[in-house]
Amino acid sequence: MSNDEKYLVQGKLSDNERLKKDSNLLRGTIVQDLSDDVTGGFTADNFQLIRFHGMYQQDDRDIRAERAKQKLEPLHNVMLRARLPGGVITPKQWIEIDKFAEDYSIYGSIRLTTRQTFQFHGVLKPHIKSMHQTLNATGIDSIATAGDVNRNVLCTSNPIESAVHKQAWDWAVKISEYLLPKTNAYAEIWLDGEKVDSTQEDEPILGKNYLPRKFKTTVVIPPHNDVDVHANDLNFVAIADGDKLIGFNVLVGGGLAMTHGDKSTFPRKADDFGFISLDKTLDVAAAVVSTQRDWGNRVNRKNAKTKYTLERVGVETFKKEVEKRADITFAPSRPYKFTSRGDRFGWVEGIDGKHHLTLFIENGRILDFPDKPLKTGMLEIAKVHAGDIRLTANQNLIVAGVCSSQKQVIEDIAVKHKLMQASVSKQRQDSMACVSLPTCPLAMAEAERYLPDAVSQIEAMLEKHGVGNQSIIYRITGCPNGCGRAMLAEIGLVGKGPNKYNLHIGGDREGTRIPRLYRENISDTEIMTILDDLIGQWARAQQENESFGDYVIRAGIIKPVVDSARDFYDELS
Ligand code: SRM
Ligand code: SF4
Repeated sequence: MSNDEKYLVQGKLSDNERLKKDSNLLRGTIVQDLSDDVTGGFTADNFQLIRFHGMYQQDDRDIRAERAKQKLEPLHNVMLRARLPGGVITPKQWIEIDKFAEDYSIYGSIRLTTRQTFQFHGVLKPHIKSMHQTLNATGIDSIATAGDVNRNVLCTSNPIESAVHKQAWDWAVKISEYLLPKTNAYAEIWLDGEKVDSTQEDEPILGKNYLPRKFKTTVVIPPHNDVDVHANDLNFVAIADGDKLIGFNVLVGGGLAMTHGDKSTFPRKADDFGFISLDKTLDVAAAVVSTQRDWGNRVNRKNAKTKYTLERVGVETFKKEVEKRADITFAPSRPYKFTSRGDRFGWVEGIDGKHHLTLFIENGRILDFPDKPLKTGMLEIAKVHAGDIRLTANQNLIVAGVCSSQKQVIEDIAVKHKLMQASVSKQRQDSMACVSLPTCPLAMAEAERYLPDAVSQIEAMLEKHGVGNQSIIYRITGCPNGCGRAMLAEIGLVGKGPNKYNLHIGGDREGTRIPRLYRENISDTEIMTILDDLIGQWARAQQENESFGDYVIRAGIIKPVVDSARDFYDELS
């Protein structure tokens, strides 16, 4: 029996498998749906298939009930997520996306995501095609930013170690391109490209049924773990000799999602497979993806990600298969250490003498707020900026590659439009939330809209307990899917229902420990009472430089999660 047969999960395939197989390599009947003006939405399989083209059908949940009362269908629209490997965008592209958001998004915003790209929310059907064409004209697409494929490839953002960063970023782009679907469907449907006979097309890496589930990849430059490697299926940890990149340590099998009440699901850290030289990078990427393609669970989507495949077949078995497919042997991993995760706000000077300005964008929401015209400010910067703009995996922005003579000009615009504010605390900078309501159909509790106030309350507690100069990695996610990466925070809130969250504590600042459930299904008021007490204890008893997450473990307030597949659901401590 071949390994592929041996590790195939038996049972009735999930319906997503049927729809991928029947999709005519991701074409479906999207074109017909586009010209159907009876509904503002996509029907049947197309609802799912548009994801492979980077879009989700949504409606505004704040107004859903009211529309139903008026016997109107929900205000269907799409959210588009762009593909931006390593998060790099030019000022010219920024100007175009700003204009599109202004003219055609019902929210008028550009939303920076936790995976270094941007989303337009609220684009109505008549504008979808022109959205793709506008992006395409500027050199941006949205291929494979959603669906069962390899998603946008992340790369450590700040180009301060300029030479290594450039090489690492080049790899992020190469990996992204290499793992893209090869079908011509995107070009045909959205760009009026020439029609290709799909029976003549092939998907050599992803396979014609695509992957069992979404797949996420990063390139990370230690000591900064700004991309949160343990949230990802496949990570290339850059190993440099001086300013020359020589290879990667490969980490496989991270992921953060779980389902409330289903203990077969859990967040999991990635395993270290070993070191490879640069020339093997694409072979290893293809080998990991194809092993997951062939061995991943196509019966139960809740257990379909690479992390579960590793648990089911064994890490060593998976690794050996990757070695066989890539025709390599992993060498022992080279030493490296992660020491930070957050972005470096304000100006830093790269070793090439260029200046990089990191701007804090609360919730990644670029919009002209009544007191903060962030969108206009970014547009003004884009008009005069000669370098590029980088999106970080913490939903922030870097105005990168600024020469000395332009520094003051950029800073003046940033200050004027409140893109730079001295009043933003370290705590606020270290906090993050997913989108959640009103656009996310899976949201169970508020996240983005709750974050600003939730942070103010933590700030007040830190001040009250005399540790106002310190901060805690604090993240809120509106449901257990974990898009705000609360499962790698020191304090993580996971939405359970309207104004109800599970409270997790005990992650570390570097993103290498999963926080454990401390209290279940509690309200924001209860959370704040508990946190006030815990922060007080930490402030009184912390050892030198001891973070909140490390303290709650040393003090025995919570047991650390060591091996999540086995101990994540251990009894509450
Ligand atoms: Fe996510 C689904 C937003 C990063 C795990 N995620 C969704 C959807 C598309 C809801 C849906 O399926 O209909 C959300 C759209 C909300 C909206 O209105 O915009 C959504 N995810 C986001 C973003 C925008 C959150 C943000 O505030 O920035 C992030 C977009 C990233 C990107 O640019 O590609 C985002 N999602 C993540 C992350 C964090 C990361 O990758 O670093 C995770 C956890 C890591 C992981 O994958 O394990 C994550 N999202 C999920 C899942 C659970 C997947 C699973 O393994 O079960 C879902 C639901 C699903 O796939 O079934 C999901
Ligand atoms: Fe939506 Fe849940 Fe993701 Fe938040 S964590 S964006 S609520 S799917």
